[in-house]
Amino acid sequence: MAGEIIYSDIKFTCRTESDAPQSQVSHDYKHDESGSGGTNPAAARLGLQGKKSGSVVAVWVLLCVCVLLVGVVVSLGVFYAKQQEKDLQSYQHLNRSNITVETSWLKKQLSLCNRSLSDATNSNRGCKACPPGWEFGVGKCYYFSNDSLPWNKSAGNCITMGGHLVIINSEEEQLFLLQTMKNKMIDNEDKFWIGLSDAEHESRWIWMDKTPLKKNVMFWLRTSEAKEPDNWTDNDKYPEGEDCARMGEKGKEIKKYSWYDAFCWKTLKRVCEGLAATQTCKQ
Ligand SMILES: [Ca+2]
Ligand SMILES: [Ca+2]
Repeated sequence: MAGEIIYSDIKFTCRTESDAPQSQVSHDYKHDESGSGGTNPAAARLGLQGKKSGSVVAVWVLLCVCVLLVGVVVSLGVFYAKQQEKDLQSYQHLNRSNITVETSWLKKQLSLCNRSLSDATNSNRGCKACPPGWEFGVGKCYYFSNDSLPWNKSAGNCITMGGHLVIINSEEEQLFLLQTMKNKMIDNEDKFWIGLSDAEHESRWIWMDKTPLKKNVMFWLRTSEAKEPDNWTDNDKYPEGEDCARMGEKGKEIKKYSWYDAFCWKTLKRVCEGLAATQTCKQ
């Protein structure tokens, strides 16, 4: 019997699962996982509880992440709204500045327009300042005399009055003079001296201010019967000829080409010309 071992007096205690200490169960579970390959219900329940705890944690984490995201979105929204408000205020300020500049410019333009309109209105009303007895037209003052004088005395008289015998610089001025003197001619000899002469050099016509007569602004009479200037001598009765210019003839149709040369010693009426002074027209 050598080498043989006999076990006896062995007690077996029967325990329920609930009696087993937790540490033992844990030991058994670990033991089971370590390689026995068997299934342990307690361990399975513990695994399930672990999974549930993990899920709860994940939910909380997700919840926190969502809260953070919502916070970020709200913050961005507030920031964007404030930025929009700042941009809007900046845009409104810029617009106000531009409007102020444009308004100032428009006021200046309006002032210039009003001044031009006032000048034009005054001009149309003949409100340019001319001396008493003088008439306003085409930007100047004109004096149509009632008395008659030779050309030289007429020239001197105009200078004494502060002007000079008229110098005609345009077709407009020529037509204005014709139209105005039409109503002032009563007798057939109501003709008017103008400031043009060739007394110094025959056929070299010069104005009172010593400027030569321009070919594009001269209105000598041109008809089938007469062509002026003709330096008429009356059959050499006046060999010096006609050296002074006149215009206007009663009873004749107003024609643009109406100048004559005439004897300077003849006594005729005259047209003096002077500068007009601008002034505000009284209403
Ligand atoms: Ca002449
Ligand atoms: Ca003549």
